[in-house]
Amino acid sequence: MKKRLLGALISSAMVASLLAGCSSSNSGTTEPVTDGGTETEQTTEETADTAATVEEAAQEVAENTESADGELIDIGFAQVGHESDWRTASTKSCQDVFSEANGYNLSFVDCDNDSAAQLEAVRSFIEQDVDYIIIDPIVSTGWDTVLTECEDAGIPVIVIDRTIDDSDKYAAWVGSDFKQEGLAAGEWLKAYADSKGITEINALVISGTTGASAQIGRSDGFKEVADSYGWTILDEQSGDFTEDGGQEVMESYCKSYEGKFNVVVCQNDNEAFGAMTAMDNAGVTYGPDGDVILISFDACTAGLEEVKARKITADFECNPLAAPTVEEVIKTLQSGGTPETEVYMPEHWYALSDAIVEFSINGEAQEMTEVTDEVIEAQY
Ligand code: GZL
Repeated sequence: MKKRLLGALISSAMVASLLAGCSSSNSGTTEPVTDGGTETEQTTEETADTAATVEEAAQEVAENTESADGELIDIGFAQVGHESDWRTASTKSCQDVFSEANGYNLSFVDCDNDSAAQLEAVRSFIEQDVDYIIIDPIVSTGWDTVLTECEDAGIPVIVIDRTIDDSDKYAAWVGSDFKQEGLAAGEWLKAYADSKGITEINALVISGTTGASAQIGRSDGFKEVADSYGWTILDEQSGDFTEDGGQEVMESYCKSYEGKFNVVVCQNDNEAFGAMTAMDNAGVTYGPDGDVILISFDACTAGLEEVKARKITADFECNPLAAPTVEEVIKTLQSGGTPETEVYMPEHWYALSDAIVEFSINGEAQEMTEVTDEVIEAQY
C-alpha cells in the first residue's frame, strides 16, 4: 500500500475509534468511554477535547515526513538539466529538502535538456512505484500520455518551476509567473528609457529554450509592452538558457545589427554572461554607463554581481527555491489533504540606485530592490 494512503488511514482510524466513544447527545451527560478494557467516565465535552487532541496527534503522525510505518518516502524528480546557475540552485534546493535525514529517498534524474529522456525518467519512476513524482518540464507540451500513466499508477505528480500546458493531471504546480517577469522587464525599460530621455528602442532578444514556458512567458510579456509603446524588436533567437548560447547569438547579432541596437534582453543570467563576452569582443559598451541597456532574468548571485559591476542594467528574478513549498504539498497529500493547485514564488526586480525607477504593471506599482553587497550575499 502507498505510504501516503497508510498514513491517512491510520490517522482517520485513530480519530474514528475515539469519536465512537463520544455520546450522541450534547447534553453534557457523562458517557462510558472504553479505555483499553477499563471503563472510565468523561463528559461529552471532555471526550470531544480528547478527540481533538488525538486528531491533532493523528494529523502529526500522518504528516510526519516518514510514512506511518517508518519507511522513507520515495520521490522521483525529473529535472530539466544543468544548463544554468538557476538550475544548479533549483537542484540543490530539492536535494537538500528531499534528503534521507528528512525522511525521503530521492531518485534524481538530470534530463540534460532532452524531452525524450525526461519522459523516460518519469516512466522509470512509475516502474519503481515511487510515492510521488516531481517534474520540471523542459517544454510545456507532450505530457498528457505520461501523466495519464502516472494517474493510472496512483502516483501523484507535482510540477515545479515551468508549466505543463496540455494536461492537468497533476496535484499541484509551484513556480513563477513568467509573463509577469517579461511585463516587468518591459515596463521597467519604458520608465528607465524615459528617465534617460531615450525615445527610440531597438531591442535584440536572446530567448531561452524554445517551447519552455519560461521562454514563452518572458517573450510574450516583453513583446506585449514593446508593441504597446511602438518599440522595434529587431530579432529574437534562442540561446537555450546557456552561456555558450548567449555568446553565439550575440556574436551573430553584433555582426548583423552593428550600430542598430540599444537594448539587449537575455532571458537568463547565463545568456547575459555570454552576451557580455561577445559585446566586449565586438567593442560594444553596455550597462548603465554604456551604449546598450542590458536586461537579464533569474537574478542569481553571479547575475547580481554583474549588476553591481554596472554590466547588467536590471535583473528580473525567477526564484529557484521552490522545494520547501513542494514539500508542504507532499505533506498535505501525505495526510490525505488537498493542496493548493497553484503556488507562485515571491520574486524581486533588481538594479543599482541610478537604474531604479518607478513603474507599474497593468496599473499595479512595482517595488525595485537595490543591489548591495548584503543583497548579493543573501541571494541563491
Ligand atoms: C525559469 C527556469 C529557467 C531559468 C533558466 O523558471 O526554468 O530555466 O530562467 C533555467 O536559468 O535554465
